Amino acid sequence: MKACLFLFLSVLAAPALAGEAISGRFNADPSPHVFNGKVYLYATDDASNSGTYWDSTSWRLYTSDDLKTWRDDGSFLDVSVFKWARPDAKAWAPEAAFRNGKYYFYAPVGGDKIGVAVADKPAGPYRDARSDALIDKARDANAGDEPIDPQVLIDDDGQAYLTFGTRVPKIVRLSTDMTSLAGPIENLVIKDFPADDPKKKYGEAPFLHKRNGLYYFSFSTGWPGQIVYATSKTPMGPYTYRGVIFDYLKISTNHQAIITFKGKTYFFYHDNLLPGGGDHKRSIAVEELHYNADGAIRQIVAK
Ligand code: FUB
Repeated sequence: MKACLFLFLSVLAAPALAGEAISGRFNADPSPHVFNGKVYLYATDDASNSGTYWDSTSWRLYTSDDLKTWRDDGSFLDVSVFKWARPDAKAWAPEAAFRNGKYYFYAPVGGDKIGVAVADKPAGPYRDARSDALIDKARDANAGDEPIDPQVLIDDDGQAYLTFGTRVPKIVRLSTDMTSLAGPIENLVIKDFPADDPKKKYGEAPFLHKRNGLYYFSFSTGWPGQIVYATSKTPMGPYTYRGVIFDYLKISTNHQAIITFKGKTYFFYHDNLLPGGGDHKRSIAVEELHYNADGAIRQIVAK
């Protein structure tokens, strides 16, 4: 049975190059991670939504050794892992992290809560790491209108930060157990948006990464959105607007992630790349990302 499943999943693997969909199956909201020398890409499963809304209830996993050939590892988790979630709660942009020998999966559930699950292996099996949500709009002060799009950075000093949110970006320290908050939820402040462009504001898809001691906060400006970024010398900010990484798409959402793999930096995004695609049927692709000598990120033009 296991061998059959492996064969089936392998057949679904497709070679992907820059600007090409990594899979023939619709997927979105890339959350790529390098675990044990291999890339694990956690994603929203657009193939199982209704086509008129992002109402899928499961997350999808893809893996790759070279960012060109991808294996579809299937629907590894759904909202039922969280007993407190409604069975029809929408499963949106996920995140993962590794610490303490465990893999943590952060998941927006239903648009008003973020859950955290834990596993011994990157592909699971995952179990709820708590018996309630990590972030709950109804429970937590300053959780914002829509606590979605979680993203985690573990800093060099071991402090982990969780960013999330729509319209107002949120940031909060995580405890070393990765399953509880270690401080208040704060608004992440971004200064110096270009005054001549009112569309330049925070929308969603927060992503924090660090390079040469500088913190980079990238995000989508809205619906539709550009991917822009701001930098700060401290993780909690305030951040200063720096520029555009990736332009508007012809679909309503834009969502990015940045990783370093085998010495190069890569930009993951989703777009309308497959026949039958669109706002709710998106496809993940990858491009290489380059920095200028001053640390500025060069804008990426989709191929
Ligand atoms: O996939 C549902 C939502 O669309 C995500 O949470 C947002 O980031 C946007 O990509």
